[in-house]
Amino acid sequence: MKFRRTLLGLAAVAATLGLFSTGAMAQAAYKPEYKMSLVLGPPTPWGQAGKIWADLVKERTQGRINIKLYPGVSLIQGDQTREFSALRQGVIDMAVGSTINWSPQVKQLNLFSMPFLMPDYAAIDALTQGDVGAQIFKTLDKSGVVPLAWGENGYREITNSKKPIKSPEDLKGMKIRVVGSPIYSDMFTALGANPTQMSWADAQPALASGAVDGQENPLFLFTVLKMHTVGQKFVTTWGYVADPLVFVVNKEIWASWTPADQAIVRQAAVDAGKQEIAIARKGLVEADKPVLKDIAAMGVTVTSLTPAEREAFVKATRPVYDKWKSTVGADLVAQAEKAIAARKK
Ligand code: X2X
Repeated sequence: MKFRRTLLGLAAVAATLGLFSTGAMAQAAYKPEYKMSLVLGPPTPWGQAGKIWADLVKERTQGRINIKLYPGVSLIQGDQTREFSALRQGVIDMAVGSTINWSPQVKQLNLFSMPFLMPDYAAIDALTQGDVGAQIFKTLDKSGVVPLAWGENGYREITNSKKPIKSPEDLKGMKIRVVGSPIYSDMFTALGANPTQMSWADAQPALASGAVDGQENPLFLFTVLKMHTVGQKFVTTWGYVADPLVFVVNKEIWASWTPADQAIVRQAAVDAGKQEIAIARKGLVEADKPVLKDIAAMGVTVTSLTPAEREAFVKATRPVYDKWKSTVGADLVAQAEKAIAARKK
């Protein structure tokens, strides 16, 4: 009799344990909602990156991990250069962020902002999808976040309200809004322009009021925001830098998930990154570049540089490249140059 009761008792305990270990206990530590920070929202490829990631995670975890998007870096009042610190501190649970906005905290990320380092999309891929990308992920991990996958903001083309830019002389004295990362001030100063650092939130009214003459950003932003309506009548495609996006999660949040859910979140980031890179390049990789036609159709003058014209910009910014080599890390820059030289075109 006693033996039977003990057996029944054990069975009850086992059943309870079983129940907890497959569901309730593992989920107990999960938050009802995770906060994802983004600078740009869903009409842009960047916003799509966040949305696709969040949707895949929700679907593949059957709603165990539920992510809400916070575009406009609203969790940190629009101050995009604070995003990385906020991620580390847990003010933000996860993010799809630009290398530019995190480079004040992680110097190696300035690699992608070195002028004219990456001549084409194959060069970007040679870095992010190769050893350089793996190296940078190690650095991000050491800096306090869990990096999962690469996405893309894109090649940053220069636009302005004054005149076609064909040479550094054309930029002379022009007021250009630049992101809050010092290498951009250095580049535009070297080109003879008058750079002003401001957040993207402040940039839009500054363009509209004419407080600044121009800005640089991927062209999808020009079309999504209809930048010709804020006076931007001239676009020059010079392809001087491109900023990748990185999918990351705060370390404590990451540790609170089961290994199976971590694997799901990681794979969803990889899948979302691949899809988003294709979205970001759409209209720009085809021979007739439909995005440029769309912009011209808005009454905007689109200037494409000849190789000789482009070379003048390369030359003018070379001292900035050389100056930033040591900040980024001479070894990392050399590794990147080698990977680009060896790329498959
Ligand atoms: O601020 C910008 O220019 C933007 C939107 O491209 C970034 O966040 C880097």
